Amino acid sequence: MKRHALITGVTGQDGAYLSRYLLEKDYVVFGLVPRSTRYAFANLDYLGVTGDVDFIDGDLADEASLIHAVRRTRPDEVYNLAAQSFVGMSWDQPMWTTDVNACGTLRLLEAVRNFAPAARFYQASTSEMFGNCHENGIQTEETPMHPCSPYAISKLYAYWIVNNYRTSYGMFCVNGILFNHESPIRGKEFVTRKISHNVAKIKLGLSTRIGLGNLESKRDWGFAGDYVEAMYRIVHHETPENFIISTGETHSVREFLELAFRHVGIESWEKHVYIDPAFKRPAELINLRGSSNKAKEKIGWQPKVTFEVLVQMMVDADLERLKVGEIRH
Ligand code: NAP
Ligand code: F7E
Repeated sequence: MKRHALITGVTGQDGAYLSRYLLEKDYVVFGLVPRSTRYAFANLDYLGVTGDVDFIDGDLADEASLIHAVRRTRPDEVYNLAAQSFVGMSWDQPMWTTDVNACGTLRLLEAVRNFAPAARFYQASTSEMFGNCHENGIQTEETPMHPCSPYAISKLYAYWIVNNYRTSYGMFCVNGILFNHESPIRGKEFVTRKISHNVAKIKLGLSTRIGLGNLESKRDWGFAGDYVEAMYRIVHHETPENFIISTGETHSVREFLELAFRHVGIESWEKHVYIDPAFKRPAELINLRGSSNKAKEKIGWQPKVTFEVLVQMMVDADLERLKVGEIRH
């Protein structure tokens, strides 16, 4: 019998990569799609899997739709990837962010508890939960969390309610605490894709400048394709446990910019970049670097794509798409 996976957030970056990964493992993949979808099927199209996913209308804000989705799909595994995932916007829409990310996770857990209690439940938790107060500059599963955005706070609720359903009901509920991960189908509102897309436009003479916020922010950036494999391994570990997934390296936005411009042969990149205060945040998370030693030891996961290769991959993909006039991504 083929295993059934239900993925919320199937139209997003991770949803598309995870769909492809599970389809290659011969899963039946069901994807929850909100009526208000922004991405529609562009990401799944890009990876060539749209026709193989079975779509179900539904929204994390709508409990009835989640019950319907769980009952219809009879999942063996549920991957809750749906979210209002843009940190910057979470200050503008804090209540919506909280409703979808925090209450939405609870609604889905309740649907699973009532209608598919044996299903394994994966929650897309985030390094943003750590915030700024970490002593030694590297985060582990034991590092205390001090979230500093409405997004991070909503995700911290989801993290704890998932832990709580594991201990309260004995359900197989787990958190993957993933550090930033990117790809050619990363949303253009995120800084990496904003840079790769604009650098490609500048290289092709379609634009001259990029407006950015804080160039000194540091993140632990990996490749989304590697990270969905970690999700699968976390769900298939013999016991339900939380895992950090990260590269262990940290780089600034400035370093990302330099590499991206250098890759297209532009060394004097400063003249193409200006600081736009609109992209600075009311509270900034300054530096993240995660230890995925536990994942390496217990689930045999390690990142494959390096920071340099990631930057090049994203710029090359944007150059290619702009050259063929593909503007949707
Ligand atoms: P993404 O590209 O922004 O995708 C988010 C997905 O959630 C989209 O498919 C979106 O649908 C869907 N969605 C939004 N609101 C919804 C709602 N009310 N009901 C149902 N679906 C809804 O995010 P991602 O980068 O793939 O990240 C996947 C998950 O991992 C998110 O939960 C994110 O918070 C978390 N995370 C991401 C990272 C990272 O670096 N990428 C790191 C740690 C954790 P439409 O856009 O089509 O409307
Ligand atoms: O910002 C700085 C910005 O929006 C990265 C989400 O997937 O990863 C992501 O959240 C850094 C921040 O990602 C611009 O201030 C400078 O310090 O690409 P980002 P994020 O906030 O780290 C985590 C792990 C998630 O869970 C989230 O869902 O870059 N930055 N200038 C800028 N950021 C943006 N977006 N735009 C700028 O112009």
